[in-house]
Amino acid sequence: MRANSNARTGGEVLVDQLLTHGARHAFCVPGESYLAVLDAFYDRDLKVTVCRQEGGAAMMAEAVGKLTGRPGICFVTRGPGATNASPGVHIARQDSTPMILFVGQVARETRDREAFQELDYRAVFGSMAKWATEIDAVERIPEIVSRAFYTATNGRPGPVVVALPEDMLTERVAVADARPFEPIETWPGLTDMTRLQKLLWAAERPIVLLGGSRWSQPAWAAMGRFAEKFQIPVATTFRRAHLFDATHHCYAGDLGIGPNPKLLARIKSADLIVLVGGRLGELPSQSYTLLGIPGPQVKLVHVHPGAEELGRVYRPDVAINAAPTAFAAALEGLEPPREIRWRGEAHAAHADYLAWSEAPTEIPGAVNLGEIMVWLRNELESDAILCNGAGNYSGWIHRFYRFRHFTTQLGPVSGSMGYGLPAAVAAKRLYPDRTVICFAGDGCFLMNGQEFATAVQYELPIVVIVVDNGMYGTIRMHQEREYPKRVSATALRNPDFAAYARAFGGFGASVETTAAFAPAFEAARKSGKPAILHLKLDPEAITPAITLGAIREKALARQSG
Ligand SMILES: Cc1ncc(C[n+]2csc(CCOP(=O)(O)OP(=O)(O)O)c2C)c(N)n1
Ligand SMILES: [Mg+2]
Repeated sequence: MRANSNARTGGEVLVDQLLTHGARHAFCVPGESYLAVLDAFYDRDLKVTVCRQEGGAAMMAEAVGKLTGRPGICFVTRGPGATNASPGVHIARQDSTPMILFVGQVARETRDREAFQELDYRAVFGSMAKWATEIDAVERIPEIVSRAFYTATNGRPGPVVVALPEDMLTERVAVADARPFEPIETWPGLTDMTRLQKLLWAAERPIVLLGGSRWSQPAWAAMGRFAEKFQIPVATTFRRAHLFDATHHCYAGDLGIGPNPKLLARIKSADLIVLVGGRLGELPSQSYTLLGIPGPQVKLVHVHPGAEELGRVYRPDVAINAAPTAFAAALEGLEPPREIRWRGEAHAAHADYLAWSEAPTEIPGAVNLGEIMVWLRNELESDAILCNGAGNYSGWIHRFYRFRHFTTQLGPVSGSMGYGLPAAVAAKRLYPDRTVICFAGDGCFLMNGQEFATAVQYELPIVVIVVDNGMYGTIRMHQEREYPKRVSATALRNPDFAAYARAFGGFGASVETTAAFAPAFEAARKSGKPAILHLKLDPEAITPAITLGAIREKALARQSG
């Protein structure tokens, strides 16, 4: 067996560990610092995606972590490669996504001289990664890579950074592969579930909020059955809408930025909140105003796989240290009270959600993004994957699209721009048979627009919808609210994005009216190529609910009043 021959370089041992632990994909930008790894890629069964910038590569690896629940793998070179990759590491941190970033490092004998592109990765990534380390001895590769897989996935998942001294990777060693890692399940105890059952039996107006990671298809299904059995309203939190079927009659909607006021009122009037998997961070908590800190004014059951997250911000009445996967399975053992006092509430909550999301709002201009979302939700297969970055354009997805399956949404909870395109490339690499759509603002798209070349290189027919309003719209919105009429550093002069697509070898079309969208979308799909649809959105259409001008007028009135 290879494992016991002494023919392997450090690079080969490393790649063999990844395969042993079940990795099938790696995303990289090459560097001379890890040539021995590139060489090991040459004849091993790992699908390598070579990218155009490390930010994109790291976000692709993060997206794999989000989709599979197993660490996404990224390789970058030292100094500039590592710093370029940092946005992906930050997303994995905030979004609780398992990911391993391998970084080339200078040779051991030159360390600490600030050799070419040398950085101390433990220090650089110390506050961003769950664990940042360096492999000093080639024979310890199996041990450290195994630990990286366990660390990235256990408790609250997150990013691990492993630096690889160049000379360590070329050393030959006889070492056995580690045994495949097994993700550690975190089960709720019987007492936990009994306490939850008691709170549910005593509740008048309970509601469930879903978020975080460590979900699975069976957990998704079990949560649907629990909601049904208990007739309990279930809302999803910011960019986690795919955790519950939007067409389920208990679905209460999406608790993100600018949520349905009726959903907010429902949560505020609840007497029991069961928060599963998430942290109820700044955005879903409406800037930490929804629940009292540290003591919520309502009974709170907080279920989270990371013990360190329980009681960190909100003091729960019952803290359950469990992964959503295990918790959802344990829910099957709970019985609803004989008489459900809140009967009718789930239907009412779902009716509120439907009323909020059913019909697109009127917005200025010839393109109505709401109508396009409604068309897409009727048209797309229910397992289509929708990706996006950060920007006001995403508000239309969150409000009007209906996520009906687990792993159909890839969006940065961390609010990182530029995420949509790399996420779409990764999703299509993993699932060639699923429809993958990327939404990006004009600002967002050009943060990682170079990865369109990666889509072309790997022949990935994704459809990218660039929503062009000629500005960093979100910031302009905040600007008009705080400093009306003083527009500063938020305007953008944009390229012809359709021509951009064609120049890269993809399909491109401009869409200037709502009616032109459907035929352009069909043509994009028919082309079989990666495609960009350049959507011209009126800058006044800043959200589905309010115009830019109205925000400015309100601010001016406030100033003069
Ligand atoms: C990497 C990164 N840089 C800056 C920001 C701050 N930011 C949030 S939204 C936004 C503007 C987004 O512009 P665009 O993609 O055009 O979307 P729009 O808001 O216009 O719909 C900016 C600059 C961010 N969230 N992420
Ligand atoms: Mg914009």
